[in-house]
Amino acid sequence: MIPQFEDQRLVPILQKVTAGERLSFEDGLTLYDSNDLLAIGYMANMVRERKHGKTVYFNVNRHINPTDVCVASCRLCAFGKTKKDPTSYTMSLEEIWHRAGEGYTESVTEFHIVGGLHPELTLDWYCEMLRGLKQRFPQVHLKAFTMVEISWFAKRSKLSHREVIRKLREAGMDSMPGGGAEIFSESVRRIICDHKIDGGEWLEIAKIAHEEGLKTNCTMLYGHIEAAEDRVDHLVKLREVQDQTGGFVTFIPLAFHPDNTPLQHIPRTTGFMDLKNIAISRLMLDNIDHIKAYWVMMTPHVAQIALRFGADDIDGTVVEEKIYHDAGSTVTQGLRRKDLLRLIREAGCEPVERDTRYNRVERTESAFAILA
Ligand code: V47
Repeated sequence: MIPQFEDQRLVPILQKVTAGERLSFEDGLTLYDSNDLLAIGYMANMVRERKHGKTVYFNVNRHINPTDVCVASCRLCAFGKTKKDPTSYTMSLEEIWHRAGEGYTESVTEFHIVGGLHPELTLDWYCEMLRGLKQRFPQVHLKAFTMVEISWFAKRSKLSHREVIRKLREAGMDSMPGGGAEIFSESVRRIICDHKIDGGEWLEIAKIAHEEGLKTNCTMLYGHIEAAEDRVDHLVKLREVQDQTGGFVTFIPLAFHPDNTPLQHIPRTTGFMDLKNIAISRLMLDNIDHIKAYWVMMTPHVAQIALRFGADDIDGTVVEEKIYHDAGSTVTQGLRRKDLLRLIREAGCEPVERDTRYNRVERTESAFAILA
């Protein structure tokens, strides 16, 4: 059955999607220019179903942010603080290891660890942190440090990116999250995160991590001052690296939250924009397996709808989140396993609990009792 699209410019794109052909830069622009959200979502849902059937993934994870002290002062960020700021914090190693064990200890399969660019903490300190976590929680996957942090550790330790990645890997880093990519366009970066590494370096570090055998995620921050061209350029650049390395596992489009940032005059994204970005990323990133609707960023309500607009992953229990909450998010800090199951089932999908590598996690009855 050929659907009736309101926007006829999408018909040739449907033909490509149906044939499994790669979409071009211009197709990306056409998609962003169109308001026919249902048509865009229809195509993205088709691709999701082709790749994953009815399966939607979630995981039981915990976020850990060891410090919010950051030398970068990015305008987009409400999380980072200077060391002098009395409200800033830096956890001790003992505190980090203790915090990691709080909450749903027996069921957590992943610690997601990111923090500010601290002017004094050393690479050895971070290695010690990872070793301590591995020793205490040997079954938990450590998804740690963005490309931006790797670059900072390299600068501080006077080692190459590759050497830093090797040291962290030896200490227990199992994979890397996708943050810090923001938007690769240099003119936009100059305004939203001028002290951060440039897009080329972010992509280069991702390539090195992949060459070293680590899988990573990737992200795109939208809804600030970027144009549609910048978003399509960002997606195409990620797709090009993925063609070379195959190391990206999941893409997470991140909506800009302006509250408490120097860019707070910018209005928040809308549900329409959030769903459009999920769907267009599913259509453009034909070589990345998973698209995540990060419920903390989208709200659980919109993340649930995103499962029918191309997303096959809703992230995890999270437990305690700082980056979005500092930027004004009012959604809950953590969801329980049963909440995630309900969101997924109601969207007509089949929930599959996964570990970070997308292996199915089978729970025993006693584990279910703890998680219920
Ligand atoms: O790196 C910072 C962004 C990222 C703001 O890899 C902001 O599985 C919006 O990367 N408004 C952190 N965004 C979140 C992130 C992430 C989340 C969930 C899963 C994974 C994964 C990665 O959030 C930062 C930055 O790009 N960010 N400040 C803000 N005010």
